[in-house]
Amino acid sequence: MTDQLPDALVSAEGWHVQHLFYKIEHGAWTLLDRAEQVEAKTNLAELVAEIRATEGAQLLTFAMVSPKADLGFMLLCADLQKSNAFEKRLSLALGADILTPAYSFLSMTERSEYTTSEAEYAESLVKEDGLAAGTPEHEEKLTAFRERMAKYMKDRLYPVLPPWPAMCFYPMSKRRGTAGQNWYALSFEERKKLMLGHAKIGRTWHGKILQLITGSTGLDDWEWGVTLLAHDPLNFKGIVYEMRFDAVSAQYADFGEFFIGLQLPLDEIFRRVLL
Ligand code: 76R
Repeated sequence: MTDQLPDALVSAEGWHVQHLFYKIEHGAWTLLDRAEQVEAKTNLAELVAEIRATEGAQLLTFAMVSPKADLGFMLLCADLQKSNAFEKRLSLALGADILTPAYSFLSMTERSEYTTSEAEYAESLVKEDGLAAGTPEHEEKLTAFRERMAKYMKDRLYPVLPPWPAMCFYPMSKRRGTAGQNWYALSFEERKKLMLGHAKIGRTWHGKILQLITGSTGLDDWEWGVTLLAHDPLNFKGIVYEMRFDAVSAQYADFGEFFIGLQLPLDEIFRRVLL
């Protein structure tokens, strides 16, 4: 054994993301006396504050809707060592046997391989907009493109998630193996074309849905985690339904279990889940 802290596990790109959903064991909770219950809640509240004060860490707290789960966290961390240590402490912060894991998912923020490159955009300016390379108009458009892409990359890799009240999470994979429906057997050009159609639908939901797609190939049992935030839960139903008609989802996507959470401050969550 050594007293040294392990080296941080910070990836070359992106943050580690854990979705952690728990059930509350009300039987075990009622065995605690009032003082122990207050201590347990203070313990969790202090841990939540500690995580939120940690550089490179972000924590969202949810009251989960339906008996699938009661309490939910979404933990984003630059360092997987920290993410792992926080996750273990979150599970135990209310005391032994109070929280039982209902569902968990490990993934990472990622850039998309289908994003338009600067070279592609520059070429489209010439071919589609008739702006010759090297002209001031062409340069101006390229500068704006670079700025847009820098913000877009930051939002995808290092997002700051807003406190929108409703959250929808589900895991998904792209199909492999079914005859004629193997996403991974398609050429890059075919996949890129299909993803453009997907993004086009997605953009019509701008302002109503905030989506974070995190990659989990090699990390968990599905290939992506889909986290959607909204002000109106009807928009979850709307976007997921509309996307089912788009080729990418209609032909190539398989989905796991869906979870709905309400993003609330911890004291309101305690009241809501009857702690
Ligand atoms: O990131 C971007 O905004 C650029 C375009 C884009 C990519 C590359 C995009 C846009 N998505 C991308 C990638 Mn998406 N997305 C999903 C789901 O329920 C379903 O049918 C599928 C779940 C939703 C609801 C959704 C919403 N997207 C991906 C990927 C990675 C694929 C890969 O690499 O092979 C997955 C798994 C995926 C799934 N997508 C958008 C949205 C929305 C709302 C947008 C528009 C974002 C905006 O511009 O505001």
